[in-house]
Amino acid sequence: GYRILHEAALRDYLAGLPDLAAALGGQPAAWSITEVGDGNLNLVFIVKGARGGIAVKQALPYVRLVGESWPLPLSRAHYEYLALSRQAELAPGLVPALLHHNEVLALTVMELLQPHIIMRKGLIAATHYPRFVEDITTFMARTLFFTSDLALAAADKKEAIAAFAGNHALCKITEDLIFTDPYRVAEQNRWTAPYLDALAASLREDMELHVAISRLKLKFMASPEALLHGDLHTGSIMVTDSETRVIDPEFAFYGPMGFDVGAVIANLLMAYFASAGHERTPGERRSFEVWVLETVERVWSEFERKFLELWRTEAAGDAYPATLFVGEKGAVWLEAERQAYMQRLFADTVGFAAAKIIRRIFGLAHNIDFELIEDPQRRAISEARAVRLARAMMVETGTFRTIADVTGAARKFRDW
Ligand code: SR1
Ligand code: MG
Repeated sequence: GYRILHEAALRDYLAGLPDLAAALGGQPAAWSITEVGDGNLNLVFIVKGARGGIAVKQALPYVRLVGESWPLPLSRAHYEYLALSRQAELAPGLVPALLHHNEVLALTVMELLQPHIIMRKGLIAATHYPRFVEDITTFMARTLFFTSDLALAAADKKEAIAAFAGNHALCKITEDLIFTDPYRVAEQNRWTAPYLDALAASLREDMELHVAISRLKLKFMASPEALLHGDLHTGSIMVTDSETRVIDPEFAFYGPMGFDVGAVIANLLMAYFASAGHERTPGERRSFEVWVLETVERVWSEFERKFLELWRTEAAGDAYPATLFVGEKGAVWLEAERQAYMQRLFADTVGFAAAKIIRRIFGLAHNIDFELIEDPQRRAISEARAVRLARAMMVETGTFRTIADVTGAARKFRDW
């Protein structure tokens, strides 16, 4: 049966798995085992032996951030394993290698990523990641395209949706924490008081915003376009100068593609706004901020380019049947439709990015980009600027026609 494996129990468990024990090397008693989980939900251990190391992730039957009062199904480990397996096929080399999975223990063993660090921590240290755009856009274009109706036969797509349909408890967290709570009085909300009290109150009164966030919520709930990672923030990405790995897809389900793309863009924008609050030389600050906005632009433009290229060359799904787009005239109309599709996906991306920003400033789960700004007044200034941009992105989404419109507005609100 399920039990939480703390250090001694984990050591015994791993010692009983010959392949893993051999990969670690040496005597089990000599293995070092350290709990390093800094996420909101699970236990994560790094285990090192004489020969090598592994990462072990075990789901807890509750939300770690809150405690046992908030139960959460262990089945999320199953969906995470399923998603990681699919992502490994579709985007090889961009997720950690899977070494072992135990459904009953809700436990997965993966390759130890080292010297990779959590990207969010690198961004807070103003580090530039030259490889990031290439890798994250390959990951998103391939995982989203190949799990969509553009690539799959209708029956296969419906089976795939069904395989993830049971992950609804994790979806419900998103539905509440991102799309509802920040806009109403909710016990778990928090913000940088008293500086943001008025802004928090204004969000609760803002009916234009309530309509916009509710449309996004509906899209999240009712648009199974592709297999999403479901929580693609910079804490779910591990990086070095030359490598990128996407981790932690326990929120995976079939949803709207813009939710993943928007998550990446939102987290880069938050790194941009938080930059003013962190100690760094003016030169470092300027160069980081230029890099991060350039990265926002390239994330969208490279994602769009790669997704369109896949559509032009790999389309095998039941959507847009080739028999309806025959000859030169068909090709012209289909290409125009591809461009229109990407414009709709861009609008979704802008809206979801905005929702992701607002939840990190007024909801339960914040991010350290802002939280590590010690002076609350300084933190609130960075947060308020990000919220002003997010509100514009959410209620005036149609005025953001290109990604340069987003970065231009970010610069404007940064200087506000
Ligand atoms: C209660 S879980 C809070 C957040 O942590 C995860 O990383 C997701 O972003 C979720 O919304
Ligand atoms: Mg996570």
